[in-house]
Amino acid sequence: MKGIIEMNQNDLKALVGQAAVDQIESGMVVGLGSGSTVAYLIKALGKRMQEEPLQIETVTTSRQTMQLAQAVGIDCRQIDEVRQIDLTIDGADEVDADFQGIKGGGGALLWEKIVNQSSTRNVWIIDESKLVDRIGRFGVPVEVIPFGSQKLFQILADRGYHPQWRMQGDQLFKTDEGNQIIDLKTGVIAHPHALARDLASTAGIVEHGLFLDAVDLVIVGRSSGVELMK
Ligand code: ABF
Repeated sequence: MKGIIEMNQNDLKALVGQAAVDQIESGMVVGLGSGSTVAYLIKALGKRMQEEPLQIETVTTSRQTMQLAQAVGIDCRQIDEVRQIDLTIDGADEVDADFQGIKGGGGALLWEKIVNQSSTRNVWIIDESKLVDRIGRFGVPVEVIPFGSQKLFQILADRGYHPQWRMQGDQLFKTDEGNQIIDLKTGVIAHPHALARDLASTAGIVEHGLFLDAVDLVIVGRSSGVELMK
């Protein structure tokens, strides 16, 4: 069923951002992810916190997210200042039918994965364009330390991963940790777990954007409405 009016991608992001706020309960420690969809969540959460006494503590997955949260009056803590994170809500770049995901399009994958693994429950909020049969067309972002990264780039090329440097203007992109990002243009990935193992065992790679078996609920924004998957 088509919506009464055509909803564009930003409308769908706003829809899921608003829906995700309902997952948050007073007393929770909440992880706030990165990206434009989460920006809508943060705006909706800020509004809710102005309307009701929602006692939560929040941690963020990027400096940019922290700034967005503070701008709407959400006071963020450092991850090691809070107890276990109860719920993290984050975005994603691709999610397949097995709820395997690719993240890191915004360059925050390392902090995102640390927050993800430190959370009791993880929820991803996406617009329907992120749903794919099999992950990989987006590519796999990989965070690497600067030392020896040119050599590492060549190793990844020799393995057939089609690496590309992530740029910011005419400079190499720098993560919040001061590392670099190499995007692997893998195409559809036949065996995501095997690729994850290969990348994780390669020196110089700090983290990769394959988020496998890492989510409990996916909230999808569709023109027909909001769908909760899994
Ligand atoms: C973040 O959400 C990143 O991992 C990912 O790149 C981004 C998705 O971007 P958006 O919500 O802006 O489409 O968690």
